[in-house]
Amino acid sequence: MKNKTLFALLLSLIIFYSSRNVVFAGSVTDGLISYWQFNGDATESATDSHGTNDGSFVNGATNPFTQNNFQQSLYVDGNSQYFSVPDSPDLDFTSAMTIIAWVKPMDLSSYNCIIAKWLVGGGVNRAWGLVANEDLLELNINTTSGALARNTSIPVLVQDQWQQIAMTYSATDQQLTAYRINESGMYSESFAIQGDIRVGTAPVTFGGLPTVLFWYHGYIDEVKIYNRALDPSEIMQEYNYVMYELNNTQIIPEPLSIFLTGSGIIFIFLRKRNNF
Ligand SMILES: [Ca+2]
Repeated sequence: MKNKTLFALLLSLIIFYSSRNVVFAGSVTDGLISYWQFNGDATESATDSHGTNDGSFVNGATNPFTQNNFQQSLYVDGNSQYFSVPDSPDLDFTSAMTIIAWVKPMDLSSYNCIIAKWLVGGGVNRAWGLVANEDLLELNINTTSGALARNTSIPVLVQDQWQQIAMTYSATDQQLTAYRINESGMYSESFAIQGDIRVGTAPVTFGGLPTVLFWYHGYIDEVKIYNRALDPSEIMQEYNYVMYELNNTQIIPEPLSIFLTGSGIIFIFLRKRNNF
C-alpha cells in the first residue's frame, strides 16, 4: 500500500471514530485565580488547588463525601458554620470577575449568602457575592459609582439538587450576568451595571458571616474565581467539565484511544521516513 493511501486510510478512520465520540474541552483556566474542591483530609480540603488562597473551616463546617464527580463537598449547617478565605489582593477585583460554584441548597426559605467578599472587618457589606434570596439567585456587586447592586433572577434555584451557578461582571461591557445550569438547561440573564467594583479588606466567606448572619444551609463545591468575565460557552464548558470529566466518564473508550494514539505515531513515523 502506498504511503499516501495509508495516510488517507488512517485519517479516515480517525475522523470516523472521533465523530462517534464526544470529546470535551477540559476546564477553563484563562484568568483563573482560585479553585476550591474541598477534597482530601482536613488540611488538603481547605487549600486553593490553583492559587494561594487557602481557607479554613469555621465553627465545625465539614466536607463529607457527596458523589463521584464532586468527591467531598463543603457542608454548612445554616446556623453558624462557614468556610473563610483571608483577604488577598488577587481576590479584590475591580473591572471584571467571574465566580462559579456548584450548590445543593437544603433550605431556600430565607435570605442566604452563598459566597461573598466582604468590604470591612465588621463585614457590614459585601464587595461582591452570590446570594440565595429564597429560590432567586441574587447577584451582588458593590461599585465605586453607586450603592450595592442587588439584581435577582427569576426563581431558578432548586432545593435538594446540585446545580451550577455563576456570576460574571464586566465594567467595560457594563454587564452583570447570572447563570444557573442543571439538567433542565441553562438560564442566564444580564443586568446593566456601571462602575468598578469596590475593594475591601475583609475575607471571602462561603455560607454566611457571624456579623451579618444570612446563614446558608447545604452543600457548596467546585468553586472557581476568575479575574475576567467568562462568556456563556465557557460557563457551559465548566458545567460539562464537572458533570462528565470529573465523573471519570469514559469519554473515549480505551481500545479506541489506543488505536488513535497508535495511528498518530505510525503516521508521524511514516511521514518522517518517507518525507511525504
Ligand atoms: Ca469536591
